Order: sequence, then structure tokens, then C-alpha cells
Amino acid sequence: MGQSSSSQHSHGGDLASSFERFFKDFKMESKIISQEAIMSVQSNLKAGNLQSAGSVINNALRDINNAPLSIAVTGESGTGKSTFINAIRGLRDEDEGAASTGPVETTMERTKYEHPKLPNVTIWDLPGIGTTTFKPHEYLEKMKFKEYDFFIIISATRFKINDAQLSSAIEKMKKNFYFVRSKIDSDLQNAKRSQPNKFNEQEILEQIRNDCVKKLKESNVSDPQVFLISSFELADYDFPRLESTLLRDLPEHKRHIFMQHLPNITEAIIDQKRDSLRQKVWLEAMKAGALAFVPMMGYISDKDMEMLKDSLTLYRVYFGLDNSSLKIMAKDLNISVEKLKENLKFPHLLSVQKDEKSFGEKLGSYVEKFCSVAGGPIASGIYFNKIFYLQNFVLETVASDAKVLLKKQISKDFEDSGQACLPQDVGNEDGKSKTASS
Ligand SMILES: Nc1nc2c(ncn2[C@@H]2O[C@H](COP(=O)(O)OP(=O)(O)OP(=O)(O)O)[C@@H](O)[C@H]2O)c(=O)[nH]1
Ligand SMILES: [Mg+2]
Repeated sequence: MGQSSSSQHSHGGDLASSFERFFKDFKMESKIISQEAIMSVQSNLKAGNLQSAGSVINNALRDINNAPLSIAVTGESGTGKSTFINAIRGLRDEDEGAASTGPVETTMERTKYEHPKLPNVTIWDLPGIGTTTFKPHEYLEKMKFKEYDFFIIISATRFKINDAQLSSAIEKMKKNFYFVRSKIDSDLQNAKRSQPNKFNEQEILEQIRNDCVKKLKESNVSDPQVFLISSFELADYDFPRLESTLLRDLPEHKRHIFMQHLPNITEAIIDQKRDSLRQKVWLEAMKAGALAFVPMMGYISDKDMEMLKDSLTLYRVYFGLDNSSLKIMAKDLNISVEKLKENLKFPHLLSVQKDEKSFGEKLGSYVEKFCSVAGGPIASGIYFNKIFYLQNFVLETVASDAKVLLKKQISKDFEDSGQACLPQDVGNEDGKSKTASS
């Protein structure tokens, strides 16, 4: 607005290099915008076409916000489909809204599960294939197999004929499926009981994995993807790898919503969520920055504050810090919600606004740190709207609170299991457990 074409051009050039630098640092499976869109924004910015760059970003944001995702969980009866769905929704089987689970045939109809606050992701719990209720030949048709983005086939104990038939039918439909071998905890426990002297966890896991891969290949699956999982210990074994594989295979615009849906079971997931949201905040700021030059700081208005409150509410849901999640966790840890909140920073985050000076100071030092660590836009002379920094500030706080809670939960689990201290690699950077394969 009111800028000369040469200043627009150099402003665009700065934005383009800033844009390139920012997205270069994210892992492939964390990127929420396609490489083509990134290139298109960059070339428009370089050419001083700020309006066109803004509209590419606008379209990308619209796709990210509206992307629906439909996941089918299928497999033989009793393999642990409903238990797995509860686990990835962050629910225990006895929680309200959880899928029913049990030792007898339980799920009799295709049932839909949505996150109450993230309705774009639907997980379908399908009845077991191959029972007296559903025969394989009619199962696929009745389950509306064409509707899903991808499938998770759950298998337990031995690889069965139904596993083979399901896998090859989905492969023929050219849809992605992931073969989950569940109840790994009981396989290991059984092996330990039956042969305590010869027990070697890695060997048993390899044996199970190789057997599944071999059988899937025999069923004409060209590149079988097998994941060993316990729904009772989701952070262990192959779940972290399953999660990153799913994210990698999804189209970029669907990654954001799926990532926010995942339970906060490892530091790696918390970091991925934070990175995904960082990109979204960046794109929103870039959209504003590409269309108009906005001064960074200044007075924080009531409207800004309202916007921040909305972001805080949303981030709390994503990172499991909303009131109902905190209540469940406090109950789990056998402490009051107030006591739990004593360790967290988010409850005091926006209330310091009354004390303008300290809020400004806090934010100022955050912005400095942000720019030195993240090579932020200030480094290239781009000053985004203050909301950009405020939102990042809120995001960082909530993500770090989520890690505090994760550590508390892990300590409690270890205390409960009678182990004196945490193993070295708990909460490690890559989120892999001691038993996860590469
Ligand atoms: N040890 C262990 N048990 C599991 C695991 N997953 C499921 N189970 C148990 O296996 C039994 C069956 O689980 P469900 O989730 O009801 O199985 P389902 O595949 O949904 O069964 P249907 O609805 O009948 O098709 C339950 O008793 C679960 O507690 C797991 O990872 N480890
Ligand atoms: Mg079930």
C-alpha cells in the first residue's frame, strides 16, 4: 500500500528468502504445504507479485483448514481394533465416548469416531472380518471400502487367511494400508514366561515382523509396511514409526489436521505438532505480510487479546491441556487439577496482561530469543504483525507445558510398574523407545 514498485520488489525478495529459509528446516513428514506451493509463493515474491503470492498462501491455508481425513481400522474380530482406536484418540477403554472393547465379538456395525473439537478427522471402527456375522466376500462392499483415505489392518497372534485377503483386496484398490501387528506386549510376556532363559526381545520382534512381511509378500503385496504395536503401551515398539510413516504418506494439506489429532505420547509428537502449528502461524503472518507491511509491536488491543485467547484455547486442545484432559490426568496422577497446574505456565500466560510492563518485557525477550534461534524474519528485515510473535509465544508455552505433563505421566507409569528410575532414553529427542526398530 503506497509502496513504489521497486520497494515492493525488494520487500518481495526479502520475503522470498525468508520463506525459503523457514520451510527448509522442517522434516518432510512435518511440512503442511506442498513443495509446488512453496515454489510458487517464492517465485511470485521474487517477481514482486505480492498479491499472487498471497493468494497461493490463502488457497494453501484454506486446504489445510478444511482437509477431511477418513481412516478405516479393519481386521479380524478380537485383534484389538477398538482398543487401538481408543488409544490413538487418547482415551482409555473405560472413558466416556470410548469404543467398546472386550474378549467377545464386540463391534457389530461400522462405527464412526470423531474428535469432539477436531471434527475433520474420522476414524471408522469396522466390525471384525471373517466372523459368522460377516463373510469376507460381502465385507468389503458393506464396509464402503472406497470411502477412506487409508486403512489400518490390525492382526494379532498368527497371520490369517483373512489378513491375506484383506491386504490384497486393498492393494488392488490402490489405496494405502498399514499392517499393524497388535498385542506385542502379550507376545513378549508369553515368550518370557515360557522360555525365560532364552528370552531375547529383539529377536522375537524381528521374528514376528519378518513373518508378517513374508506372508504379505506371498499375498502379492509389493511393499508391505508392518508395525508391531501394543495399544496399552503406545509410545513403545513401532507406534512412533507408524505415526511418522502415515504423516509422510499423507498429502501435505492433510498432515496438519492428523498431527493435531495424535495423542501426546512422545516428545517427538509434541515437537511435530508445534512445528506444524508454527508453519500455520507463519503462513498466516506471511499472507498479511505479503499484502501489506504491518508494524510489529505497539499496543496490544482487546481484539489482539481475544485472538490470543482463541489460539490458547485451541492449542490447549491440541496439546492435551484443555480442562477435561487435565481433569483426567489429575485423576490419573492422584492429585488435584490446581496442583497439576502449579507446574504449568499457560494458566498465567495471558493474565499478566494487566501488568503491561512485565508482559511487554516477557514478550520482548521472547522475540529476541525467537529470532536468534529460529533465524526469524527480523534477520532478513521483515517485521511481521505482532500477532505472529504473540501466537508463537503462546504456542511455545503450551508445547513446553505438554512436555512437562508427559514427563509427569511417564514418571508415574514407571513408579506404577515398580521401576526405581526412568530409563535413559525416555522422552528422548527422536521419540523412539528402546525397542522401536529403525
Ligand atoms: N495385551 C493386549 N491386549 C489387547 C491389545 N489390544 C487389544 N487387547 C485386548 O484384546 C481384546 C479385544 O480387543 P477389541 O479392541 O475389543 O478387539 P476388536 O478387534 O475391536 O474386536 P471386535 O469388535 O469383536 O471385532 C480386549 O480384551 C482387549 O483388551 C494390546 O495391544 N495388548
Ligand atoms: Mg471392536
